[in-house]
Amino acid sequence: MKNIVILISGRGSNMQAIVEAARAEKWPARIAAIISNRADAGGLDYAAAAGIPTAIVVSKNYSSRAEFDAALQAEIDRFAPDLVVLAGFMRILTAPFVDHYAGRLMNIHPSLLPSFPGLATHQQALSFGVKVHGATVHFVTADLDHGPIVAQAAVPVLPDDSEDTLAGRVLEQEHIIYPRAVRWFVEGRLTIEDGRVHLAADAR
Ligand code: NHR
Ligand code: GAR
Repeated sequence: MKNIVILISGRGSNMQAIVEAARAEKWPARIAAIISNRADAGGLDYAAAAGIPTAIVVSKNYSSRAEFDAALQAEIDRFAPDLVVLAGFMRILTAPFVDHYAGRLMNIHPSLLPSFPGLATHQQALSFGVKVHGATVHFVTADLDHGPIVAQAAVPVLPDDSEDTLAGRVLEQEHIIYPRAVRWFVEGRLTIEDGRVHLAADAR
C-alpha cells in the first residue's frame, strides 16, 4: 500500500477525482490525508464526508515561507507519504521543502507547459490567442512550473470562450489525466531521467 497525501487550497475537484479513481479502480494506495493551507477550502468538507483525515496549516499565520513550509512538512510527514499531490494548491514552495519530497511531489498546472507558468493561465491563453490550451501534470522542482512532465491534455480554444468556459473545458481533462498520472506513480511505472519522465509498460 502506498500512502498519498493531497494538498489543496480550495474547491478540491482534482482531489475528489483522485479519491474516486483510487476507490473505483482499487489502487494499492491509501489517501492518507487531505491537507489545506486555508481553513475555508471547500474540498475539506468532501474529504471529511469521504472519511479521509484532514488537517489545516494556515499559511497566513506564518511570517515567512520557510516557517510555513516547515510546519506543512511536519504535518505531511505524520502520514508517511510515498507521494504528495498538489491539487489546486496555491502557495509557492521553498527549495528545502521541494528537495525533501524530490521525486514524490506532483502538481497539475492548468496550461500546456512550458507555456504560461504562474497564475491566471486561462487569461494568458486568451490574450495570446493560442488555439490550443490544456493542462500538465509534472513533478515539482524548485523552479516553478518547470519540473519533469508526466502527462498533458490539450483542448481547443473556441472563438467565444471566456476564462470560465475555457477553464471548465481544461478542468474536465484535468480530472482524467491527474488520476491516471497518480495511478502510474502508485504502480511504480514512472522514472525520471535527464529531466524527462519515462512511463514503463503496464505489467498486466
Ligand atoms: N512550488 C515550487 N517550488 N515549484 C512548483 O512547480 C510549484 C510550487 C508550488 C505550487 C502549483 C502552481 C501552479 O500549478 C505549484 C507549483 C501558486 C503560485 C503562486 O504564485 C504559482 C504557481 C502555482 C501555485 N502563488 C502565490 C504565492 O505567493 C499566492 C497566490 C494566492 O494565494 O492566490 O505563493 O500554478
Ligand atoms: C485547477 O484548475 C488546477 O489546475 C489549478 O486550480 C484549479 C483547482 O481546482 N491549479 C492552479 O492554478 C495552481 N496554481 P480544484 O481545487 O477544483 O482541483
